[in-house]
Amino acid sequence: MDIPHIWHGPFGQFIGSASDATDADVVVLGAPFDSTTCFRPGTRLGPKEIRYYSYNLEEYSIEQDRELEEGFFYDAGDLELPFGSAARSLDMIEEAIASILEAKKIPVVLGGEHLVSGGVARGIARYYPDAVILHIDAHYDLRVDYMGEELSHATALNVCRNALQIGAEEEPVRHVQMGIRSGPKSEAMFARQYIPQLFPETVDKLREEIQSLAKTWEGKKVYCTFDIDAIDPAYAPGTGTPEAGGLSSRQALELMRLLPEYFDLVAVDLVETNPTLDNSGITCSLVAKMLRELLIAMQK
Ligand SMILES: [Mn+2]
Repeated sequence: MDIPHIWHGPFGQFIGSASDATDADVVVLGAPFDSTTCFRPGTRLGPKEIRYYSYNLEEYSIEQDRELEEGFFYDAGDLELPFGSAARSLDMIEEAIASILEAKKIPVVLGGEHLVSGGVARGIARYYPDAVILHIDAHYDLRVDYMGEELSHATALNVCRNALQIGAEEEPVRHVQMGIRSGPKSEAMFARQYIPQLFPETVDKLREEIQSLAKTWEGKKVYCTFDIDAIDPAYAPGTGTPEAGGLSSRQALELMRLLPEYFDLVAVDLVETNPTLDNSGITCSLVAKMLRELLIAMQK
């Protein structure tokens, strides 16, 4: 399998990675792009630090009573992205995602800022144009432009919606948001009208809402894009635009276990982890565990 532009940094691979992609069902890929971040930059360092913190994890999950099976996933390293160019970076991410989907594997992308999801969605659109989006975030990210730029981490979901040609009055709905608690009134008004808003208070409620959504989306290919700032900054302070009042780490971990159980996943990304703001590795250790739980749950 030929994935372009892959760079293996000095930080190794995520724990349990296969040594090559040939027999892997899932390809983990770093997209260390950080160029349009509006408040506190640093997410380009996310993928390598998440890998580093994975070495503190066991390959066995007590919660799932399963461990990472040998050869199930391949950590392909980081894309070498041109930091100054959002357009070219998105093109390269799109190509990489397309090559993974072409090989009938599922990409799991580590950001990087949320704009990288635009490239992921464009890659998905080439093979699965009818895919739906489960979007977990503190922010709507629906702006058409931000400070005049159409490619921005504040417009990420607008870029994704355009890629998958998701219109306002789509029926059945193809974009659902969870955890949103910040945005201008204009975005809130649009979202309330056209994008179902989930905000489960507990782990049990989360399970109920996912079960219900799975019925709505039966037969659909599901792309899950997870902005780490959806999680409360008490649990995940290492992110550029923290917003109080978010999901708990237990909810985030449980969601990772539920996704493969209830949805036909086409791609997942975990974005906006910023190690430079992460006291004592709180966020990176959480994201590493989220990824481990997700990968174990994806094993058939
Ligand atoms: Mn966000």
